[in-house]
Amino acid sequence: MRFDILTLFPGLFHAFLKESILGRAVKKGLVDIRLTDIRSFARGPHRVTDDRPYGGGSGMVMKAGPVHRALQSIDRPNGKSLVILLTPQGIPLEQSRAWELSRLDQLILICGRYEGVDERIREGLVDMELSLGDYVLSGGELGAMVVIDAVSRLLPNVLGGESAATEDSFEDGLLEYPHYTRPRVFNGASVPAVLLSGDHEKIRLWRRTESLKRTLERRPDLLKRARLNEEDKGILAKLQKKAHGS
Ligand code: 9D3
Repeated sequence: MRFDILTLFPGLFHAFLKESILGRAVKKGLVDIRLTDIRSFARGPHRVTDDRPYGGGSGMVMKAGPVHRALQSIDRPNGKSLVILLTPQGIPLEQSRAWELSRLDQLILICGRYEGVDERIREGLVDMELSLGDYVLSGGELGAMVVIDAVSRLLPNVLGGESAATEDSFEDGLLEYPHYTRPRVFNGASVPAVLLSGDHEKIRLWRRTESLKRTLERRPDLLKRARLNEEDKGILAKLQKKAHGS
């Protein structure tokens, strides 16, 4: 899979692209990531990339020209390619979207800065707008990193032997159960006895219950879309009865 990043701050990506899983995927040739500095497509001795908004108001707007020329410089070999703008006005990124994007051949990620990009870029050249969620960032660069991270780890062979983990976490739409490793007692807190029991059925049931309990307490919104079987529904009914104190 190929990722093209259009940004005014290519330096922000260097450490991210070298490290851990992604660095390994790049080395193995599973992902090809290219940086395009929008400023190098700006004109004039000062290579200006922003300007004041028509109609007035505070803040600056990213000029359409440099972004447009940067975009046209990206080669789009055969295959399915998509232009994505990272913006607070986009659809919040979800795991289902990451899976969908992982089936494409090339993602072209435009990182906005300042108050945003001239609207004519969005209208004519952008296929999809993504946000990370409802909080204010300084620009789209972290968004691009998040997309690359979330999508890359779904590609075949990127996650070494861990690809099973890809399938199960978030796949059923629940929060994970609590994890423990050695030592058995840490700061006076013991590992739940059931996990030391060796009774795999009891462990499975405990973990599922903890998953459901956490999701109910912290992210009840997830339950509407979760894939629940009859056992889950039974556990959930009991948990809800307990929560209502009856
Ligand atoms: C007047 C309000 N503006 C500034 C406080 C709105 C605004 C403009 C530009 C807020 C943030 C930004 C820059 N952010 C992004 O480019 C961005 C972003 C985000 O801010 N939140 C979540 N996801 C994303 S993806 C890109």
